[in-house]
Amino acid sequence: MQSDFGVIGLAVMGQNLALNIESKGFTVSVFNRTGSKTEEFYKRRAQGKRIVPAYTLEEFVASLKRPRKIMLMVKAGPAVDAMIDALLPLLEPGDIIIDGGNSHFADTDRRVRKVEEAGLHYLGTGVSGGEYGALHGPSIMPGGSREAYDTVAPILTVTAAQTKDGPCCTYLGPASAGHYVKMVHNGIEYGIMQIIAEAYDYMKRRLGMPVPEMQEAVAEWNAAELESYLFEITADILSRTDEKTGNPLVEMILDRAEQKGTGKWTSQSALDLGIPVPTITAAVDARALSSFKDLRVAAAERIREPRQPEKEDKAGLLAALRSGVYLAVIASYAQGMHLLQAASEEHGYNLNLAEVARIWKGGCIIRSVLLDPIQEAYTKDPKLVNLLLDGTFAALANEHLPGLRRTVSEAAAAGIPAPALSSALAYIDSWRTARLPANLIQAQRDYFGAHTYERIDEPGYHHTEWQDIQNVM
Ligand code: 2AM
Repeated sequence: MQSDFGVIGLAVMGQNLALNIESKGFTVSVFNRTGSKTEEFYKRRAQGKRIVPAYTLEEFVASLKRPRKIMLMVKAGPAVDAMIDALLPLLEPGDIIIDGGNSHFADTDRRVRKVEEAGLHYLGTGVSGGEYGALHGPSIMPGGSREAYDTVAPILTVTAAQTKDGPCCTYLGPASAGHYVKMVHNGIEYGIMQIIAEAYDYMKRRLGMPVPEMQEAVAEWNAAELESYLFEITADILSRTDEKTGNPLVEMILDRAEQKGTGKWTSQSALDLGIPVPTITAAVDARALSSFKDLRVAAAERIREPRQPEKEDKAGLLAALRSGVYLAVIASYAQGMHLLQAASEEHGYNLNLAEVARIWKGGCIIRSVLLDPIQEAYTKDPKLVNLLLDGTFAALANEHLPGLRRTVSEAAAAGIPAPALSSALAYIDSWRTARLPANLIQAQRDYFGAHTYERIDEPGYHHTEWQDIQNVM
């Protein structure tokens, strides 16, 4: 009997996804470049299950029902191209290749063209939820051919996380739509992670809270308006003790953050499209800055701390922090959704942002109760440019701006860096500023480059002879 589905790449994500799909009643063939991993998987985790190991690609391809449905779970980059090149001669028209890795959307566009030219289908598909999600139900973000999606939908939708609003998997749009949405998902994730990290630093240094007290605070936030995966795991992280030293484990971890690139890609694409995502970019920058550990240690000896403010009104400051964190998290979603709206237009994805919010409600890293009002906002107005312009979110901004403002000024006064929180504040303050100082920028541009400017009192483009060129030369 032939298999319903194939998975190539048996690192943990690939193994877990294969087991998840099998658990839904499907037979799954598996292949890995290094055959010993396939063997080990088959002998251990896949024992007694409808998992068919293959040790050559020919064997793997022959084991699959047509049209073949093959999910690549290999390392993003050249490995994906290598696998496509190896598979194409073995596959037949109508077969479907699904790339479940974090591929750059431009690579996906190129691969879609290549695979479709060969008469096959290609679905660039974001998968979020980490190892746990892959096994128990991730958020799945597929893009590419609609027809191919409809063929694999019966498998993917039952494999995905399930919520009261349906499975966390839906067709997102043509070409690289799925990988683009996954990229922005990760950008938002970078922003929220950095906001939480700044809140931890602020609780430690400004409020003098020991880790168990922070843990209580974060757990309390997570039990209310900030209920979400990232706050949940943070509360758990803060509860762990290092076995070796007896200290809170988090305090024993080196402060140097790494990254694989999806946050950076989000910022790069946002710059290309002219959409501001300052909190996401601040998070990418913060990771980059953290990597200069030795230089930071040296600079810490040369550049003085400001005089530390009194530790008074701790309860008020903590309440302000909670409020500020909430609004900054909203700003991260607002920036990501704005970018998706613009990219949808630019790349022709025709995204349904209410559906994007819906499939992020379960399984994925940025799942949060906030996605309910976000889904509602885009259901009400599918073309909404920015969440902050929605009535519900404008009201939330009004309610929580004082807390964010107080937190950012307190952090600044204490010399505690809060790039994500302060960028979120500047972002929202910029949106609510009817007249920004861009008039002066235009005057400067016209001054040195004769770039012209528009006036507030008459239409058209104007230029001023700011300097006497003859005399300056
Ligand atoms: P491996 O076990 O043979 O290294 C994550 O690294 C997954 O991607 C692993 O399953 C790994 O296979 C696979 N992978 C990495 N580079 C690859 C390549 N060039 N071709 C095929 N698979 C690759």
